[in-house]
Amino acid sequence: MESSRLKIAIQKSGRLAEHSLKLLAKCGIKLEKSKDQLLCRAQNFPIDVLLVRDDDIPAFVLTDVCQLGIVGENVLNELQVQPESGNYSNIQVVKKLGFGHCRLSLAVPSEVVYAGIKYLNGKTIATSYKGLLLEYLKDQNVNAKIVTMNGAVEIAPKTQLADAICDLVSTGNTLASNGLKEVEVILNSQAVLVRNPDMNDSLSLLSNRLITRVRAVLKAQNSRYIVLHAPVSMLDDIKGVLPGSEAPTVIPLKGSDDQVAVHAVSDEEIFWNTMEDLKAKGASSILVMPIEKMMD
Ligand code: PRT
Ligand code: ZN
Repeated sequence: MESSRLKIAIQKSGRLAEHSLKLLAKCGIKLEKSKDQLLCRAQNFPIDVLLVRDDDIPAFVLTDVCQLGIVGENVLNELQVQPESGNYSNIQVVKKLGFGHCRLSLAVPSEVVYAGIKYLNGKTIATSYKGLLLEYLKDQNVNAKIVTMNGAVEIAPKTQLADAICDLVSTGNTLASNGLKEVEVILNSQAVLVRNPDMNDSLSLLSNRLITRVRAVLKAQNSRYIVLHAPVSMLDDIKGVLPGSEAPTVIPLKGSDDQVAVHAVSDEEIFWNTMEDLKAKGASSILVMPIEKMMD
């Protein structure tokens, strides 16, 4: 591998894989087609993309094989709370990426009358997240036995292996179909962009360029461009309703003294009720558009 090229580790296949590739594509990175290989070379940016298992991404970043990575907070935090696993706290979280949302939760059989965390005192809990669970139980002053499993954690209560489980949940369907109910949330997680803070100057420069693009993509993704016509007399009221917009641009309308056009960037989604409020204040021809790219 060339040391002058930046390396980023992303999941090869799984819940984060597609989103991670899409994000890189939105950052203008064109990869040479070789999805089955471990390493993908970008044609138009000095970056190589390593396609690996999500669990291995923090190690690639920590050992500087890759300077950047995209991984779930659940995976990173689990390593960070295990002091024996290495210096994972050296890895910096650069940006939450807004995909791969899930929560690490405790669940018990649906028929259990669960009155609070103390229910778990003396019980056995199955999990793949021993570190985070231990820390949580310690904080809550609960004494429970932990059984570590690498997969299919949700079947543990049925097989009498455990009284409860601690696992990732997104829709809750897996819990429900295994006769379990969620009772406590230990961690809210999403995919994050991470970096190794110790890189040489040229890689650091490249990494900052990519990070700036990632921030720009996310900012544009969450922002909307609004255009509307407003009666001059209602301008202040209308500005007051526009959510999160920085100083809107006000443009005169040819042939109309009492109407102006207002252009604004909102850093929030514009909901129907906001459009109805704007209309009620006299706004008309209201357009809300997505923004493709945005850089401060
Ligand atoms: O092969 P590799 O090791 O890379 O993949 P993997 O199978 O370990 O991971 P993968 O692709 O399942 O998940 C990758 C990351 O996606 C996780 O580390 C989380 O950060 C995130 N993520 C988001 C999830 C979920 N949602 C999720 N629902 N990871 C796992 N699940 C599982 C959960 O473990 C449970 O089995 O989905 C089931 C529950 O889903 P619901 O929708 O029924 O609640
Ligand atoms: Zn994994």
